[in-house]
Amino acid sequence: MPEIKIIIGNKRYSSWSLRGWLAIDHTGLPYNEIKLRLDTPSFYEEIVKYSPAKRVPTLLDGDIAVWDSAAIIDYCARLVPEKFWWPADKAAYALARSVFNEMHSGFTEIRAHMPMNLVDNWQNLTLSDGIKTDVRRIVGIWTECREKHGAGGAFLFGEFSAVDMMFATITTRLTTYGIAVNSVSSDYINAVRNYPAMDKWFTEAVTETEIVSADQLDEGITHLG
Ligand SMILES: N[C@@H](CCC(=O)N[C@@H](CS)C(=O)NCC(=O)O)C(=O)O
Repeated sequence: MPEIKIIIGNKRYSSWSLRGWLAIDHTGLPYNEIKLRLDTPSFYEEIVKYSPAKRVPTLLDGDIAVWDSAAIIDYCARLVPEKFWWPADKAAYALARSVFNEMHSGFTEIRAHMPMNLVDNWQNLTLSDGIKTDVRRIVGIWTECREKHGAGGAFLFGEFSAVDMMFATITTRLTTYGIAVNSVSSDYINAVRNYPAMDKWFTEAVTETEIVSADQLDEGITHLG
């Protein structure tokens, strides 16, 4: 079997990496991690060896390269289709796929002004109208998914799925920035935090000492992570 490698950024900060890493970890296949330090000269020297897009995450399966978190999740689902990735029911799938894509391409206010940071906490953030709109929509999505399709477990579609991989970084941000949400959402945030793969990622993230200033809270942050 060809060796699988996932190229990621700092676990403390790299929200896109987390999504791709959750996918390869979910397969249960053996894989190696190559961690590049974001915002360093060595990142740019190294990433070109793996990814034409020059971004993390990138997955290497032998000589096959897959980049972009959504593509990596789809590719991993194809590698091990017997695992749960998407709900089978047509209506549930339609909702799952739609909110997955909505997350991948949207929520730019949260992504720009509330960067993922698994170590620090900022509890007194002044929420712009844009952030409030994003948070309301996210809470709406989580509540709808949990109420309509979550009966089989603690995640959006019951068992941990591709959709949870996509939203995992948002669950951490609402905690980092102390954003109040409804009880369905806070239960969901706790379920993701306690999911064994997330715990594995966090355990290493909190040991990282490198600071990426572009991802530390500051009024000027515009980083779409
Ligand atoms: N749409 C891409 C975004 C990937 C992305 O922007 N990754 C960031 C790290 S979280 C990156 O590689 N930044 C390096 C750079 O912009 O030079 C995905 O879904 O994977």
